Amino acid sequence: MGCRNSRPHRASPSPSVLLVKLMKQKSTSGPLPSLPNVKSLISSAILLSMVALASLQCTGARAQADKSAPVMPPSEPYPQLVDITDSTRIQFTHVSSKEQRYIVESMSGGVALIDYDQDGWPDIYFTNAPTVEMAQRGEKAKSALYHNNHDGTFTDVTDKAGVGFPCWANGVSVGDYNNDGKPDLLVSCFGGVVLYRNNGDGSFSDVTKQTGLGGDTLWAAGATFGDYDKDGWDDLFVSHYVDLHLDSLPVFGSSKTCKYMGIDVQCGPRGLIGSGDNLFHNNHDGTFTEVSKQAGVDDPEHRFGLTAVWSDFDNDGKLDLFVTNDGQGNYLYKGDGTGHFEELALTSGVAANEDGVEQANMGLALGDYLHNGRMSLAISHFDNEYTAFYRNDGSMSFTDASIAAGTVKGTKGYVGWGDAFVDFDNDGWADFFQVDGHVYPQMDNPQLNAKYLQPKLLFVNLRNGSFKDISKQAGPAIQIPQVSRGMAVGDIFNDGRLEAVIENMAGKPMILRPEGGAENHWISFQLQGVKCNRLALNARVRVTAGDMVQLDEIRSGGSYLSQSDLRLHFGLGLHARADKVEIMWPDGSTDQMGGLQADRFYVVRQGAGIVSSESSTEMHQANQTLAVAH
Ligand SMILES: [Ca+2]
Ligand SMILES: [Ca+2]
Ligand SMILES: [Ca+2]
Ligand SMILES: [Ca+2]
Repeated sequence: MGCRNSRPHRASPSPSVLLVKLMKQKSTSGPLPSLPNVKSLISSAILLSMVALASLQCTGARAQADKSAPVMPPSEPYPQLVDITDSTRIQFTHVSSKEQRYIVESMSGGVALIDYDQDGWPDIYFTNAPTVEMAQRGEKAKSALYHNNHDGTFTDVTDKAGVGFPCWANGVSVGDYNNDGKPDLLVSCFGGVVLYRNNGDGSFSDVTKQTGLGGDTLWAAGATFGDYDKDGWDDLFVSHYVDLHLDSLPVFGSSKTCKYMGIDVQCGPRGLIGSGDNLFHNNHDGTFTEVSKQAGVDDPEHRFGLTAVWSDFDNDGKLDLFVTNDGQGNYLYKGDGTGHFEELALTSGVAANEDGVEQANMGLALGDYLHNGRMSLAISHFDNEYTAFYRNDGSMSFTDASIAAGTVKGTKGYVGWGDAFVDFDNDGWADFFQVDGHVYPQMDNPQLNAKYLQPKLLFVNLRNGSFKDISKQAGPAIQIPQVSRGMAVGDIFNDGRLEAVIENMAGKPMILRPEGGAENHWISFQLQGVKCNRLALNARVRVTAGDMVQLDEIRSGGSYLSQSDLRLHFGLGLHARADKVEIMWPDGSTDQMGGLQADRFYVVRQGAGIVSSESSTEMHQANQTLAVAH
């Protein structure tokens, strides 16, 4: 959430960042220099800081958009993102204190799409958290699970499911800890995590203690499932934020880290102490063992961890882990496939932005927005910072490509949270969507040029590494200012277009449905692991349609403490079929299919190929048949 205090912008990059830049210049592909060279490079880095600073400020040295690639503006008007929340009959409201006097009141709001009853229609889970005053009185805030009725409406099934009161809930992610193929729900809390086992009958059981997760007692933020050691069972990483306790809360406005732009605000995270992170290895018997230290992901510096996501960033077939740290360098852990990780954020170029500033890293979007076959990143930040686009250049090397992406100007001035690469117009190029909202209600002060409630941001992919800000051209709904936090993406109406579900800190959520625009084709895949983990977390799908090749991956967690649909949806533009579809399962096996008709939902089982295929119409008809039968 943020720099939060009016710390001055660092005028020059730190020596360590310069060192990395020098090392990169000296050795773009070879191994990093040995230690004696590193020492001499450090002194060189300090000596050359003025020169390097000058070159950093020279736009010529910054990453540029690929000038050889033509700008391909969207051929049709972009769809309008229409607020259809009221028509869904969702009545959820997030509890919110008026003044937000404590940081712990500002960080909740993760949202999950989870098809808990496995009927092929995504259901929605909203986290909730009390105010400090409520908690001190022993009152709880109720989270909510909404069942998708297949007709555009949802029904509150929280009580039947037994998931209303997990904890002081911040975020949520989906995994399958007991590998029975049914998606389980992990809630990250102020005070640990809660794991809900999906019983398969519409109910969940709290299995936190019996699975060995009860030892996690700190302020949990990002949680992500992934099978890092490829034994077929989902492991779990949990990041932790501030080490805070309700009986000793820092007092509003009480010190210089509790002021922003000269006014009194809540304290933190700067000035407070952070907490280390946990990695839970799955023992295959319904329990986990905490292994963060031996794995090398325990965060001994106790940074302010927020969103965490497993992915294979260097395409070596072994899972890596990314953790956003608020106001501190991010973590990028390269995995060796056997349970050991090496932290490479600094040398990879993702610890800080290109000027060496460690930003208020919060939301985390992954996507192959360049069609280069690699997962690039976008990280949302505080209002005096831009959303950072880190282009994945391969071999664990990233470039802050924010200027090339054209998103610096349009994202400054907003406190960004949930974010995603999402192809609302189905042209096959992932666009970028971010939801915003300040942490200080005190910003609503005529003396200040800032607002507590903020609009959402939408950037269309120009297919050459850059984006165009179309926030003001995508309909009035995303211009409505709100205090947003979590955001999840999925085709909740099974109509071939992706919706965005946004949880707001204050008030009702917002559900956005794209309407109008080009009638592009699309294709959707649900994957069933057999030898690998059954939800196929971190399986990848490469879709070739004509000369367009897209890559996506099933992931647990992401955005801001949220969970998007586990199905992978690809826009295909004018292509009525996918010429080739390759599935890379997390255990290294592959399946390949050719000539798949577009505009269908495919279910693919590992080793068996397509087990079902339905059009949107067929899915809706099946629902009507079901309704008549009942
Ligand atoms: Ca469902
Ligand atoms: Ca495992
Ligand atoms: Ca890897
Ligand atoms: Ca697009």
